[in-house]
Order: sequence, then C-alpha cells, then structure tokens
Amino acid sequence: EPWMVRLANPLAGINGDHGMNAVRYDVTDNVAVLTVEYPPVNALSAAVRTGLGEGLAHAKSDSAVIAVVIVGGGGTFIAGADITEFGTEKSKILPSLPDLQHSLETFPKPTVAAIHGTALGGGFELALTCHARVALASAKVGLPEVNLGLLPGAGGTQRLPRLVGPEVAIDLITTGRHISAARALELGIIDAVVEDLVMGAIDHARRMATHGATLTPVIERNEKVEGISPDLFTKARQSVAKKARGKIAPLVIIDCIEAACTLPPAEGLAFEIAKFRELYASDQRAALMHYFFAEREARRVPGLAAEPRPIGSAAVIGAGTMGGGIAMVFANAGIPVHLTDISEDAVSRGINLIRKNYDVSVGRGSMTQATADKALALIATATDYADFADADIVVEAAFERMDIKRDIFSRLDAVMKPDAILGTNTSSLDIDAIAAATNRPGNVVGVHFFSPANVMKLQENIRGKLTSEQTIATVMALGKTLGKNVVLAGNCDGFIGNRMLQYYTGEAEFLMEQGATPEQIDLVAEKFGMPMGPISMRDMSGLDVGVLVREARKATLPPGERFSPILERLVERGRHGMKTGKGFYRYEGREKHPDPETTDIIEQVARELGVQRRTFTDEEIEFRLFAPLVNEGAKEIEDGTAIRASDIDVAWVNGYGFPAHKGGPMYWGEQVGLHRIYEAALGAAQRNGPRWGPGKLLERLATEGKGWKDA
Ligand code: 3H9
Repeated sequence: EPWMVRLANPLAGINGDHGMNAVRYDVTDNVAVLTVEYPPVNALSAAVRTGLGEGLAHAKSDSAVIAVVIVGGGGTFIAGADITEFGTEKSKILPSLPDLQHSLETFPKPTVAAIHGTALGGGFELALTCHARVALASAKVGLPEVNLGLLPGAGGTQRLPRLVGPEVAIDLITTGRHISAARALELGIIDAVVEDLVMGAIDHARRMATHGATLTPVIERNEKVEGISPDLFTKARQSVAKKARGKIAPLVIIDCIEAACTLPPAEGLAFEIAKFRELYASDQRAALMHYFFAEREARRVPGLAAEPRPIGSAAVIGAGTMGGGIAMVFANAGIPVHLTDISEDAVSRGINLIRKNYDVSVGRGSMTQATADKALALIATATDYADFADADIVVEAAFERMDIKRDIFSRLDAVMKPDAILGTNTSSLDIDAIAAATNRPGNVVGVHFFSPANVMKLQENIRGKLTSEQTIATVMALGKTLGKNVVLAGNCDGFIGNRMLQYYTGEAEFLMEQGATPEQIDLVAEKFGMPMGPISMRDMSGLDVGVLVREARKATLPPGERFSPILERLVERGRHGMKTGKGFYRYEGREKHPDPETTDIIEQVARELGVQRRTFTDEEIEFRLFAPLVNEGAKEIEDGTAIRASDIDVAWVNGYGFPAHKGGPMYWGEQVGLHRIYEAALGAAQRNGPRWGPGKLLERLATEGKGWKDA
C-alpha cells in the first residue's frame, strides 16, 4: 500500500534526517517562510512532510506570524511525492500529504505557495491547497502522474477542475504536460506572476492578511464544476482512448474529474483515493516507474570520469529531412547551428522545409511565433565547411553510404578546429571506419537521431573503438541540453535499436508466409501499444529502402539462413509502399486497404518455399513478434553493445514507440518470463536460422531463473 495509509509512525524520532532540517523556518515581516530544502527536486519525502507539518504548527501558534509562504530551496518548487519512497516504510510516516493539505486548507492565516522551477504532482497539489499561488515567469506547473501510470492522488483531479473547469483539467491531467506561469495565470491556476519570488510572495501574503481576505479553499469553489453536461465526458473518453494506446490511467483520470463534477467534495476526494490505489497496484504503474528510472540511469556511463566540453555552436551536414530536423533540435535548444549540403539549392530546400515545420508547430499551437522566430534566427546556411570551422560539434546526416561519409569526414578533419567533435548520424554504418578517415578518431562519435529528429526523443550515441572519454561525456551531456533521452551504444551493425528491429520486421514477414495476414499482424502490434504495426511501418518507410538495406545485410547471413522474399516480390511489382499508393496495403490518400494482390504474392511465396500455412491467434503473433527483440537485446548486453537492459528499453520507447506502459522490450520480456523468451529463441533458430537462437547470457539467466539485474 502506498504512503497515505495511516499507521502509527514507526520511524518517528529514530531517523535523524526527519524534521525541521529538510524545511527551513524563517520569519520576515511577520510572515513565516517555510523553505523546503531537499535536493535534488524537493520531493515530498518523509523528512519534508515532517518539516512542513512542524513548520505549519509553529506558524499557527506564533501570534506574531500573520501569514505563511511555502517556497522551494535551490532551483525548484516541489516536484511531487518522493517516488523513491513509494511502497517503503518512509512513505507511511505522518503527516501524510493529505494531512498537510488539510492543515493548509483550514489554516487560520493566509497561506501562499511561491513557485519557481516546477511545481509538479503532489507538489502542485500541495500548492492547490494554499490560499494563493504566486510564481516566477519562468516557472511551470503540471500534474504528470499519468506518466507514472498514476493519477494525482492528493486532490489534483478534484481541485484543478474547480479552478479551470473539467475540459481544461482533462487535457492537463491526461497528458501530464507542464504549463508556463503565463498560461497558469491566464487559466486562474496562479494568482500572480512576481519578479522577486520570496519578497513577492511575502507581499502577497501580507496583503491578504491585512485586507482580511476571505480564505476559501479551492475545494469549496464549485462554480466551474456545476451543471456540466455528461456529454463532455463521453466525448473526452472517446478522444482520450484513441491517444492512450492501451494506457489505463488517462481514462481513470476522466472518471475522477467527472466525480469532481457530480459528487460532493469529500466523496470526490474519496473516489480519487480509491482510484489512485487501484492504479498504484497496476502492472502499468510498475512498468512506467521502471521506465522513469531507466531514462535517468541511461545517462550514466560506468567508469566515465571525463568532464563534458561545453557545446556553444554546431553544424549539420546534409539538409534533407533528417539534417534539417537535427538543425532544428540545436536551434530549439538555443545553440546556433550552420546547415550545409552539396549545393545552394539543396541548402535552400532544406531551410524552406525547416520554415514549413516551424509554421506547422505555430499553427498547431505547440510553439509561439516568437519562439519559432528565435529558433529560426539561430540557423545559418553555409556551402563551405570553412564557414563553420570553429563550431564545437558537427553532425553529419548525409546519404547513408560509407564512401560519402568518409569523404565528408576527411574534409571536416582538414578544416574544423582541433577539438571539434565530429558526429555522424549514421543508423548502421561502422563508426570506426568513418573515424579512420580522420586524424582525430578520438573526436569521432555516432550521434544517431530518429526521424523526425525534432519530434522523436531518442539520441543514440555510439562509441567507436577510439572515441575519447571526453567526447562520450560531451555527447551524453549534449543529449540533456537538447531535451533528448540518451543511451550509449557500442559500434555494431544497427547499434542498439536497429539491430533489434530487423528481427521484429523479419518475424512479421515469416508470419505472413505461414498464414498470418498483414492486417492481423498490424492490429496485434497496435493493440500491444505500438504506434503503428510493423507492416504499415514498412509501407511508410518504403519497401524499396527495406530491400536496399537488406541487400547489404545478405552477405553477412550465415549458411542456411534467409530473408523472406515477399518484400522483393512486392517491389518488383512497383509496390514501393505508401509513396507509390501501394505496398503491402493499397492506399487512398493515407487510408489503407488490404489488397488481394498482396495476398496472392504471399501465398505464391509460401507455395514456392513449401511453407505450411495456418491461422494464428493474436497471442501467438504478439509473442512471435516481440520475443525476438528481447533475445537480440540480451545478446547486446552480452557483447557490450548495450550497457544495461534498461538502456534498451529507453531506446525502444523513444526511438520506436514501444509502449512505455509495458516498460520497454526488456522489461516486458522479464515479465513474460526469460525462460519463455529463451525457449522461443530455440524455436526461432529452428524455423529461421542460427542468428535467431539464444545467446549464453539469456541461456544462463533463463536456466537459473534470474533477471537482468544478474546479467
Ligand atoms: C505524485 O506526486 C503522487 C501524488 O499525486 C499523490 C500523492 C498521494 N521523487 O529528471 P531529473 C530525481 S507522483 C524522487 O534528472 P530534471 C530523479 O530521479 C510524482 N526523486 O532532472 C533524479 O535523480 P538522480 C509526480 C525524484 O531537472 C533527480 O531527481 N511528480 C522525483 O531533468 C533529477 O531528476 C513527477 O512525476 C520525485 N518525484 O527534471 C515528477 N523527481 O539524479 C517527476 C525527480 O538520482 N520528475 N527525482 O537520477 C520530473 O519530471 C523531473 O525529474 C523534474 C526535474 C522536471 C522534476
């Protein structure tokens, strides 16, 4: 059970870090200022809750104190409940968060939350029980619990709708997105934006006290939650279900917000707590919390001591979709970037595409015109490498051919300043061979973004044999600056992500030979939570491209192993995918339809190969598609391509849309049972060839009944 269970306090007075030392208490101008000092993010740990409880009691009884301000020490307000204490004894230590909120709502003197950095989850819910909220212009607020498979369980679903109405509350809580102080002010979530946080909050609190402001708690304000049509919730459920891709929390959140509009406050709060407990007990919560820590762990490279170099300027070679997207990523992070290509024409096509992308973002409302203009102004064009010779990093995103890349790298080596990092965005080529074209292989590294680069969150960094520690430290730190989730991969064909991908798409093709239809395979994958099934994905990226990549791989296949020839057969008939109006499917615009010609081709291939066709259950297909990912992932850990299993999860969630609520492929595999994955690999080796068989690591873990932590 989580922390809100009211038990006797087993650790009180034993553990010295509980109490006032996590919350500083000062009085200025008769206002008690409670400063939460619990780095890194002032989470509502037992120490913080105890400190706040004691501080509030003190402020209440001190007759010289006329009001209270709660503020975060360091860079941020409170980022929520302390996730690291979830499920531990510490989470049971009183006061609970609801206890503190009750004190605040019934506090006889005005209470003001002073917000900077981010007020998130339980931290923001605490602020919602203060009588007022002020914030710095740079502050953000949000209820991101949905990203952990949870809902705001400290009244967030009951109080936020009372400030902003159910529609906005549904949007904010089901997406978990953070909003700016300006937007929060507009919505009435905060009462003022101040320039000096503590003094501004003290002023605000003093004014409330001296003007005898009525102290109505948010939970008692009902205007915005009365008379709401049930239709609103029906529609919201439909639209949220579509985007949720199998996530349960978003729909439960709507139930809670509906409860806020239909039940008295006490019952609404009780309903929310009951639903929170249900979600807390769910597999999705466990998976998402695994994922949360995986993302942060992935930034850490064991044994890496070097300090990152600062990156103040960049250049991108190749102004196509990929290069343009990468230039946007730098510009969006405030880093000036040069974009170049082989001709002025190519560069101006690239920059036009970038302009169009920014226009779309502004049109959609995901970016303001001012932000877009600022970013665009940071992108300069160049036709000569000398124009950006002093850039701190270059990312090459040219055509995926070794001779082209080597030529670019040797030319870069000749002009770039000596300590510039030379990155390549290759998705599968040998980093060492590229580095060998330069006299500074220590500065050469893979920096692999995913398309569209300005949207997809993964940055897969690849270390070559000679890549220096400092280069690695720099590109790992750069990921954070760019707002990406980073993983570090070893140098091999396909690195972490694409190396696994070939088994997923490969098995989908074998399944078609054996009788599964493209539609069934796609539906199973989409029901699993993938944004798009493997067959549709092929159609989108182009079957001809698939054939080309495969041509290069054919030479490396061990004897007795083959690729399904379905792809080649489709391409021979001019079916190149969505771009030609037909691939596996037939397209009318973006709408896809099954095509009998595809069925004929598949059946013909099966006949020629003597493959027995049959029907498959959805469960069978799901396991056949995803188990090979886990098997290959295990081999990556074994040969050092991936540092740890959870890095592979991060790569697949961010680069390929693997559902985070299933934790990533490796987490999923462990839940399914590594012995089952192992047996599946033995079967796949029989059917498909030796590359599909299990490695030693998986064999050991499966037979010893162990998990990835024992890898
Ligand atoms: C909740 O509140 C439930 C309530 O509704 C109901 C209660 C009844 N706890 O991300 P960063 C750690 S659920 C403990 O690298 P950034 C994090 O692990 C909670 N630790 O920094 C990392 O540790 P390490 C709802 C936390 O600047 C370090 O802080 N709140 C927590 O990029 C730095 O984190 C959320 O879901 C936490 N709550 O981003 C907020 N949060 O250095 C989740 C972070 O050892 N957090 N840590 O790896 C975030 O979104 C980001 O961490 C934040 C900072 C924006 C705060």
